Formats: sequence, C-alpha cells, structure tokens
Amino acid sequence: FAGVNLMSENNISSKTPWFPCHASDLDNCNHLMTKYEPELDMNHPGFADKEYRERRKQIAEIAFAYKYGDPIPSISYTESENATWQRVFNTVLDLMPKHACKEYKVAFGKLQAADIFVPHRIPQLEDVSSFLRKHTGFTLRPAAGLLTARDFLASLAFRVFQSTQYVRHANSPFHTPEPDCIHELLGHIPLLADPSFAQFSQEIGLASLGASDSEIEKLSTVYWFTVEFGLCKENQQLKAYGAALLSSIGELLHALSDKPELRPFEPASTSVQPYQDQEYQPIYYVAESFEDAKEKFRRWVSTMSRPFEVRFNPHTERVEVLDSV
Ligand code: NLE
Ligand code: FE2
Repeated sequence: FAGVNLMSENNISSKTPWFPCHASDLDNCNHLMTKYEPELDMNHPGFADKEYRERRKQIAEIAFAYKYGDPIPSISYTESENATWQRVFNTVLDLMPKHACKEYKVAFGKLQAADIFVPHRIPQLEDVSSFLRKHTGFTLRPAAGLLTARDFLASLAFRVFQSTQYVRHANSPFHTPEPDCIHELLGHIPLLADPSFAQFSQEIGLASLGASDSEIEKLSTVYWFTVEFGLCKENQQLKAYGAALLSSIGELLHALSDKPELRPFEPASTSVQPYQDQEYQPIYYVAESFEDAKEKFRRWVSTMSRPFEVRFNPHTERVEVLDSV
C-alpha cells in the first residue's frame, strides 16, 4: 500500500452509502428482508402453525437485543427441534464422504472431535463461535432472519458471520428456502473454519463496503453462486462446497444429477446471472479450486468503481479506508 493515504471517515464522498467501520457498528447492520417470514408467506410450512411462529419470535428477540461483545445466549432447543437436526445431520453423514469437498470434510471432523457436532443436539452458537475464532478468526452474531444483502455482506468484512438461531419447520427437514440454524451450522460453519475459504468470504465482504446498490446486487449474486450453491472440482470429480447444498440433501442430489446446467465460475458473467430463491437452482457454477475462485474474484473486484480501497485491521477490528486515486 505504499503511497496510499489513510482517509478520514468524513473524506469519503457523500455519495458513498454508509458502511460499518468497526465491528461494533454491526449493531446497526441487522435489517431484515421479510419475504420469507412464516407470517407473510402462505407457502411457508409454519404459516398455519401458531406455535412455530411464536417460537420464532421468541428466538428472534435474542438477535434484536444482541450487542457487540455480548456472549451469544444459549437456547434450550426442544426435543422436536433436536430431532429435526438429527434427521438432517444423519443425511449429511451419509452423503458427505462422497459429495462434499475435502475442506468441508476436514473441518467437519474437527467439529465432531470438539464435541460440537453430535447427532442428538443442536450446537450452541457461542460454542461454534469460539471454535471458529480459534481456526480462522471468524465469529458469529445472532441474526433474526434473512438480512439485507448489504448488511449481511458488510459483516463478512469483519470476519463476522450473521447466523440465524431458529430451526426449520419439522415438516420440511430436507429443504427450506430461508436460512435457519441447521443451514448455518451444517452448511456454513465447516467452511468458515477453513483458512482459504474464510479469506474468500472476507474479501467479498470488504468489496461490499460502500458499494453502490447495483454492485451489492452483483456481489450477492457471486455470493449466491459460490458460498451458497458452489460446486468445485477435485481430481476431475464434482464436489459441493456451497452451504445451501450441504445443508439440503434434496438440493445436493439435484445439483449432482444430470438435470441442472453447469457452467464454469467466471465472476463477470456469474455476477449478472438472475437466480430464483424458492426452488432448486437450474444453473450451478463450478470453481476449479478455492484459490482459483479467489484469484478470479480479485481480478474482477479490481474493476469495480469504488474510488477507495479498504483493509481490515484485526488488532483494532477496524476497517481502514485508503485513498486509491
Ligand atoms: N435450502 C437451504 C436448506 O434447506 O438448508 C437453505 C438456503 C438458505 C439460503
Ligand atoms: Fe446461507
């Protein structure tokens, strides 16, 4: 960064959308997208289930009250919630050896060894957060539901992953369109414990800070087709690394069948590919490797219009803004 000046916060152009500069600013990054709330979506399996909706509200309160630095409150999950976890957990145990990428399998083994991933109970976010901190410096914050792309991506810049804490409806264990803690835990957590993947996730987050709405849209599309639904190659074989594939046996088997279209991951075209988020994907993108995906992503991000660069200082948990012109 030779010859680059540190800009003061009020030097950032007034056209730049607000963004968090310190991990504690993430207390303001909890805006929800409400489209899948069980109350509002008639197709949600919880729509007609009053008890389920009450439970969701109770758990959401934790996220709304949460402030930077708080330990994440534990939840005593019910027998039925733990049973749903166990059903999904067992399918992952079955399918992972053949279909998950090696980084996922390695981290999964460590989570089992640490007694965090066990079949009969849902792990607590606080335990998972300490585990991640030791491996990659990532930590978790509780989120009340699906966040706006801007808020969600911003947190990644600080190596913070916003995680839901409620459990999918017992009637749809193998696929749900919205995130829930089973998706976060079985889908995202193992890869966030992998150093190379953690770096990739943080870079998507850093690129999003102060980005325009249309750039946020592109970045979240890249996120969608990589972190959520990505496939990769291992010794000529197709493996899953996307969290939404690893937490959903239904979609994993669909992705690896001959039904969907597979395309090579190329940020410029992947970032503008429209996607739908209710059903299985008709298109998946295949990365050569995490390192290759990161390289391509970096080259593409450098073509974005933001007039400054950012870097994360892990000692202060602050994002420093650098004048790059
Ligand atoms: N479809 C995923 C699952 O059932 O686990 C969740 C996707 C969240 C974006
Ligand atoms: Fe996700």
